[in-house]
Amino acid sequence: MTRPTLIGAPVDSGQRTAGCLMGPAAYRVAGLAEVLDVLGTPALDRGDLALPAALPACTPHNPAVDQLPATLAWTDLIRTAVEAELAADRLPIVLGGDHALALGSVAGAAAHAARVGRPLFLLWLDAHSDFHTVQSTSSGNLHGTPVAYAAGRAGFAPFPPFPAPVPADHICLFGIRSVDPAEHRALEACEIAVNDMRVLDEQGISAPLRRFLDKVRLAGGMLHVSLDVDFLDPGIAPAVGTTVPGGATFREAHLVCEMIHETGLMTSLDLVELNPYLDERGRTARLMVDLVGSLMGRKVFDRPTRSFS
Ligand code: B3U
Ligand code: MN
Ligand code: MN
Repeated sequence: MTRPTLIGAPVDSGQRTAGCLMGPAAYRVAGLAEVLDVLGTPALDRGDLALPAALPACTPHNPAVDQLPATLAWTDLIRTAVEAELAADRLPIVLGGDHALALGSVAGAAAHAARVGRPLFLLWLDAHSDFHTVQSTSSGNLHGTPVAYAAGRAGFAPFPPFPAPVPADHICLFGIRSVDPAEHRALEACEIAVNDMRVLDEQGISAPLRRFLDKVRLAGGMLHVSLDVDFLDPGIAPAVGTTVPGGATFREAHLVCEMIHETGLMTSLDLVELNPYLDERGRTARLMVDLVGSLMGRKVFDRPTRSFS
């Protein structure tokens, strides 16, 4: 199995609730490395990335946009770090940090996939669709934009063009229950699979997820998984600035992670939006670490691997 690398990305420029910058430390305190050791897939911990002292000078066309220079600089750093780990045949796990870090992580995965000639697929486990552009966001919080960037939408100046846009039918949004009107219009006009809570309530989580994972497998694709804490129900994961009721349960979340593991398809992972300052005695950090355990192969009983044909 590909060895994981931990990349600390204390990004907090993508939204305005202070605290996400403590995320990488909280994952370490909650025992992420130890969980990976026990699974026999010890991680190389690269420590935390840090912004340069001087940030690029730029002003957004959209005056609502917040902290654009910092997010531009993070995007460049994280893209380079993720691409380097993939090139070294490792599995980058980016410890956020808010979801703006995925502007860089998905770009790094896409650049690598294009270089090796494999298609990239994106699984977005989130309450939100994150489908705003720099132009369309009204909150100005750039953590609401990475799916649109990855899909190659226009409206991202002054970000560099996305290296190899991910085709809409390679993107699966999962757990969605908060979509702004501008995002809604844009999603209706494309082929992105929107598995909102209505879909998951009716069909359960396994059928829609299996459909997507089968597609990735048949295409011989790479799979980037982006796990936002608010995918989970706030009752089990309170440590997030943007709680939305009605999220995934403990059991659903573990099943999602176990199914992903069984396919062996995941090639890169983001853990985003953990705000340890809002946590209750570390329970959200520990739950996220346990979910990484399931993603990396922890199970109660070993059963013969199910085939996904
Ligand atoms: N769509 C809203 C809210 C939001 C997006 N992502 C998060 N919140 N975490 C926005 O601000 O773009
Ligand atoms: Mn998100
Ligand atoms: Mn979210």
